[in-house]
Amino acid sequence: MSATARRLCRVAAIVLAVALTGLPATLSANAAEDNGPRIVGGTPADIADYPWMLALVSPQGQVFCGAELIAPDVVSTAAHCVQGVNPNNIYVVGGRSDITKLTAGDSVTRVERITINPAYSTPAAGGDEAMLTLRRTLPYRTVPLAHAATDAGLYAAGTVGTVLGWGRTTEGGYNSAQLLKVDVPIRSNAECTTAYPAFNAAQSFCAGVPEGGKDSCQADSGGPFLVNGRLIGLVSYGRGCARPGYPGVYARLGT
Ligand code: 4AZ
Repeated sequence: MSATARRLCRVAAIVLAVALTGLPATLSANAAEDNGPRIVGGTPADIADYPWMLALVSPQGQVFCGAELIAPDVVSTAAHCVQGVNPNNIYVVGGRSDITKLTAGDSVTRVERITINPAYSTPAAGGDEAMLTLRRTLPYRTVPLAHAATDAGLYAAGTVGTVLGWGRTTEGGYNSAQLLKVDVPIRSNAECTTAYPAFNAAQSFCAGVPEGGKDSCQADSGGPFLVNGRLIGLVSYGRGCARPGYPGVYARLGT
């Protein structure tokens, strides 16, 4: 057997092992910085405070999006995270603040079915929402959801929300090993439209500080925007990360 063939066999063996155990071989967060910027401009968060917070992990062990447990076997995430993705290639990981410290157990499951919001086309058009039905239940508390009747006021400009994720800590930078959080105020629809002419105010909102420096970033998509502990939005898109004048855009879950 040639060296190349031997290498291919080794790769195949690893892939098979991953398939059999249901676990990615390794989970990499790349360079995890202890003192550098977080999410972008955030601070470490403890999974114990957000037990429903989940990571979507590729077969290569890379976190590619955030997600939330909304029922014992149902997960909410962004449509653009899972559109066109084979459900067999998504590992749903819970219960960990440091996503690289993965062990076998209750915290990893696979996806039975992906359901994309039928109205979804692109993030900018709004409705960037999908649900994943899990192959088995996860033993965590579910996230409290926004209520249409009572939570409409939560979307008012100036309301400060919390965003969580293991995504990039700088635009174009590396993911974070540690779960991070950042607080950002919701901007007016006029400000969102100035930054993003295609902004859909009926199905989205945007949040950030005018000077930039605090934001969600790539691989935070599908993660939560929380107000008063309730899920009111999902990380959807933005021009770069934490740029002045370009707030992050979130799928609007309530009214
Ligand atoms: C992304 O690429 C992405 N600053 C998500 C959120 C933001 C930017 C990019 C918001 O998934």
